[in-house]
Amino acid sequence: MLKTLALAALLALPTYAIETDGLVPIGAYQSIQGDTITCQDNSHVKIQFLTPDLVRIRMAYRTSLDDGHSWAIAKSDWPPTAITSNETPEQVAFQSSKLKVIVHKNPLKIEIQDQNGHVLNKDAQPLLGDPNNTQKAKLFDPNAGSMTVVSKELGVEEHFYALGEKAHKLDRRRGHFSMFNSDTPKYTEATDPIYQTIPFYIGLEDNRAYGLFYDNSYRSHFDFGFSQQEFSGYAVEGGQIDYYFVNGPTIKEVVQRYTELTGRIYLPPKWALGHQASRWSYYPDKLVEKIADTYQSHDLPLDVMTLDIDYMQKYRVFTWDLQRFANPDGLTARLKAKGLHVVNIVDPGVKYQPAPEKPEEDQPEVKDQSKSYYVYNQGTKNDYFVKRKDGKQMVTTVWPGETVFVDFTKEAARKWWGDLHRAYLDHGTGGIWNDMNEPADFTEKGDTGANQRDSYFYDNGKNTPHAKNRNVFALLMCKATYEGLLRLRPNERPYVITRAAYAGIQRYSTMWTGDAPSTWDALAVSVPMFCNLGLSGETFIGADVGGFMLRGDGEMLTRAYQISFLVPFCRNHKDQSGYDQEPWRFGPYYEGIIRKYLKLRYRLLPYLYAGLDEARRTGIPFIRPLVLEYQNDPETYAMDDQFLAGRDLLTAPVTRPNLESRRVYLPKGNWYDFYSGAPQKARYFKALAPLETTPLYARGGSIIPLGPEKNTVDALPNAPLELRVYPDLGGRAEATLYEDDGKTQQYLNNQCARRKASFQNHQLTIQSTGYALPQRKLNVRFYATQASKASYNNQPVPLQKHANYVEVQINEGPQEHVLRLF
Ligand code: MIG
Repeated sequence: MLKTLALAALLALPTYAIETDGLVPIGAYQSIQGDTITCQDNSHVKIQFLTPDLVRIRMAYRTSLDDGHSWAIAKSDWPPTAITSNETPEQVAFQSSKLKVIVHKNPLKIEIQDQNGHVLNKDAQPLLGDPNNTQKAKLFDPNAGSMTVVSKELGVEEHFYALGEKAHKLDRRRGHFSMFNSDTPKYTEATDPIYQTIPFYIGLEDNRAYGLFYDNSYRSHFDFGFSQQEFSGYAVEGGQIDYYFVNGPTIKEVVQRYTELTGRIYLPPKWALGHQASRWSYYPDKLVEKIADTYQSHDLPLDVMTLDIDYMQKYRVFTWDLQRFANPDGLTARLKAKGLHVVNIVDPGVKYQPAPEKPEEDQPEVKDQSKSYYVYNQGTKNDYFVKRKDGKQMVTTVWPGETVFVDFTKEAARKWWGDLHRAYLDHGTGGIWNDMNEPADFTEKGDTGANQRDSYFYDNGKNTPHAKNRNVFALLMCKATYEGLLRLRPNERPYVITRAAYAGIQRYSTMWTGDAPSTWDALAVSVPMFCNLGLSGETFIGADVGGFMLRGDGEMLTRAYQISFLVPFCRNHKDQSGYDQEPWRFGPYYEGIIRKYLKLRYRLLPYLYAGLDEARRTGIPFIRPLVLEYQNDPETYAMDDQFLAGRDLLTAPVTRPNLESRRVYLPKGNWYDFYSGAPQKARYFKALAPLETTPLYARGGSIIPLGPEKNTVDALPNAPLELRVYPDLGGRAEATLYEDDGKTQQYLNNQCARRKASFQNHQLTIQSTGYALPQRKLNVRFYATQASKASYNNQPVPLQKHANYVEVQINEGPQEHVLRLF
């Protein structure tokens, strides 16, 4: 008898818990041809090594393998991997230099071992299918597929990470989750699913990490020992099983491989790393400018003003309201003169507006569209909109009222949509914010997707239902947007923000965590959310600073900034009805502290930017849970109230009211208090954390670059660069310094300075570069040193002594720098 993964009915669990009653195991092995096994029930299993440490495993239950197409995959041209295979009466095994995949024949189960024969992952049961569709009542669309379940043995000490955007703690162990992109305003910890689908997780046991990416866009469910403590399970409501197993043994190696497979981030324009202001909604144009001016007159750093849905003609995307934003070019130009950039929101919903067509006119976005709407007309004429089974356009209800959606699985529709962004770029817009792309639908009332169930997508000519396409809708919308921006401004970096996503989204877009409320709980859960998003390939992430819905206050807003000043996307945003939440709104006391942290963010931009460059090259995220860097340290396995920003800064934010101190853990090595530079040796200790201060430490062994204090990213290019050298216990430190023009695509042609800086034996060496650096000074601070003299390229230079460091100033330049302390 099969064991049951869940007792959902008995325990009255959410209907999504995985159940195996009534399901039928895959047939035993019958024969093999190449890498493909045929089973006795005509199921097929294909084991494909892409690299020695990356295996793709596909399983077609009682049918042949399909074409295996996926929108998530960025790389498919892997060089051949040397594999040996061997067959016995009990099993077939495939072996690379790193991994061994054993297929047990009867019952058919898959087991994966490392090169030393250590079992990394093993089926607990054979694959289970549902040939009679006994679970059809649980499916989103019983006509679109049936349930298939994979179950894996669960280690007593196994921990689970990643899985994308989940309002959940760091370690997924004992959790259960569904994947179905959903509009979930005011979500709290445990609301599931929310906006994004990243069906990829990392397992860690005995200091060995592996990754599993279940690439299937149908609604799916994950269970990490919630319903049955011996198994972890994956269930999917249609399509075939298509998963990638990634060997570590480090979490970093897993993340690197996963992001090689699904793609890595691009560098955004540097201004997007600045502080961004948003509100639902700032309008008209005069108010937008007034808010921007207030930031500037209050000496608050700011780079972006965001336009939420009220800039349009009655929510018609790709239009500007003729009264509220009568002169968009003037607005963006005046803001640009102040150093600011504009981001416009774009929803996927196009107003359904059948009307006699008008002749095409120039710049329809700034002409009245109330009688005839060019976007609807063009999309209809070219058959770009999603249709229902009856062949009619699917009309839902979103902001414009009656609304249609684009079928982004059509290449021509994506191209059209991308090109439509001319309506913004022609008027000076700098970036695009894709909201509501689950796609949200007001008529659903909690039953996500219900009203769209009978819609069909082109899907490369396969014409498949909503059940298969919902989870990739946002990915394809962002792809269309990203590619469109690149076509319209070929040498500028696109900037796209999204709410919903599927695996691979990092290739096209940055993201934010949607409508989190202004509560302490939401603030606390944002930390493990950022950490797990990073492990899932998404590095340019952030939350609405201060929270979107419900009532916040000055203390909460301040604590939120004390997290977000380190987070790549730092945008203050609030819903229509909340308290105004700009930094000054709760009074000068809170504003003063927020200003201090915003200024520190801008000083840290060289460090943050180098972190994004690292993520672009390697996939290693900027925001990191401690377990990513210290995976053999069990103190870190469930540590989700501290995080690392890059490898070198550790912060322990306060996410509860009325606290003046908190417990902090510093992992192995030595650390420095970031503010004073005083060495910190303690492991667990009580750190002072009054509202004025958030605990922040620099890692011994690091060199942290800081720019000048400034209020826009592009200001003061010739101000001094400061390097803070924090030696480790062996007196060494190192960093990779990164600079480029911050705007264009030239960094992809190596038009950048990536310099190694290394300190040992009291000597700092900074590599030369062929890239033209700004004319500026270089201030170098050395911590934890007794030195009283210094030389630069063998000539004495003055050295200034301070309480915890000594400082030397030299002229920056492309040549090698050698600084020596005596
Ligand atoms: O139905 O555009 O998450 O940031 O302000 C709400 C209005 C639609 C949801 C987004 C939010 C945005 C709001 N949008």
